[in-house]
Amino acid sequence: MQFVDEAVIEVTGGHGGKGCISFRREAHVPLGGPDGGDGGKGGDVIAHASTGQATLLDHRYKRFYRADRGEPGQGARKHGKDAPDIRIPVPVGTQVIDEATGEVLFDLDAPDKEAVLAKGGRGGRGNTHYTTPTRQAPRIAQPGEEGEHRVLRLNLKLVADVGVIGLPNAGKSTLLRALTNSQARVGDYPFTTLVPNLGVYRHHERDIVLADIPGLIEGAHDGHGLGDRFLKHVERTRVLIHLISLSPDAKDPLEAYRVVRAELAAWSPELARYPEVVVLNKIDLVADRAELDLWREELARLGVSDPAFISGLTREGVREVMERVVAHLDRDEPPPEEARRDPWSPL
Ligand SMILES: Nc1nc2c(ncn2[C@@H]2O[C@H](COP(=O)(O)OP(=O)(O)OP(=O)(O)O)[C@@H](O)[C@H]2O)c(=O)[nH]1
Ligand SMILES: [Mg+2]
Repeated sequence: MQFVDEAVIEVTGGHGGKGCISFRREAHVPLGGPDGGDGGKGGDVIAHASTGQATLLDHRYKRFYRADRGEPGQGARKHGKDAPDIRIPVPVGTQVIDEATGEVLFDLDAPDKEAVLAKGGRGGRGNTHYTTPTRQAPRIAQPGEEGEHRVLRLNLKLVADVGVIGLPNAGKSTLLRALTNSQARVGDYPFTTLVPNLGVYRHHERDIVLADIPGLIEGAHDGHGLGDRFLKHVERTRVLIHLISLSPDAKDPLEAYRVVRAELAAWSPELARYPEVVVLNKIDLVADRAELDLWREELARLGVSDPAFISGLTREGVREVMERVVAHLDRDEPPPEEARRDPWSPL
């Protein structure tokens, strides 16, 4: 399936139903008093965060959403029926942004959250409202208000507990497959993963969502290798697994570590402060295990204490990585994104 994480849509609330001009008819009165009912309200257009939606692909092809008109009022003071609201399902993690101003209007970051994107217009008032002492037979009624109209950008930022990051080919997708139900594709070439994959790790009755982020390269924060598209997803995680390959074919591990850290910091200083579990992968390719101690010392010099050593392929050490991750999650800090939100912003 194609992963689409941005779409622009136009939404219009339903027009309010017309108010009615009508007069009572009675046997002996040729023209009775006014009895035109009010029109019904137009439908709202509502976004609904649905776990059944993985991407914004549907909204690429259906750009316009318009709710129905309210029904017109009728004689005998009968109100027109309100039009039904329409609910458009979006993936959990979708932000709704005003296309003109760039302002984030809503953040549908939990299942079943809803947001009214465009309100339906109020129904017009029927002529019963317009009698005055001097005007006993008003021939006026309101037409009903127009529905709101907005052009909105939908921006999907995945929400996961853990982000698996690293250079291309580090073994991120392999690790996701080792830990979760994910069927993420694995390849012996860089950029196998072009869109983030999610997987669920079960830890004693508890579901922990991992996101396998496509490989980051130097300049990612600036858009190289689509890095900016991927880094925004990393923001919505709480703990990072920073994976580094120990394969002899790979970049020097210390250099690999440095490159990815620099990209995180360049993207945002907050992201650079997320808790990180540094994991050296592919130890099955390291013939002399004494070499691992060397890497441990070298990393300590960079301020990385206690990296983990694993093989995503043989699964050696992968459970221990998750124990460390869970310990970070359990420290019960608020998610970093929330922590840095302006308390006065409407979000
Ligand atoms: N020997 C060995 N090979 C591994 C290990 N983990 C991954 N690989 C191999 O490394 C290659 C890249 O693995 P992926 O899991 O696709 O790497 P990735 O980090 O997801 O790569 P991108 O999606 O391109 O960023 C594949 O050929 C894997 O089989 C490991 O622990 N040991
Ligand atoms: Mg991959």
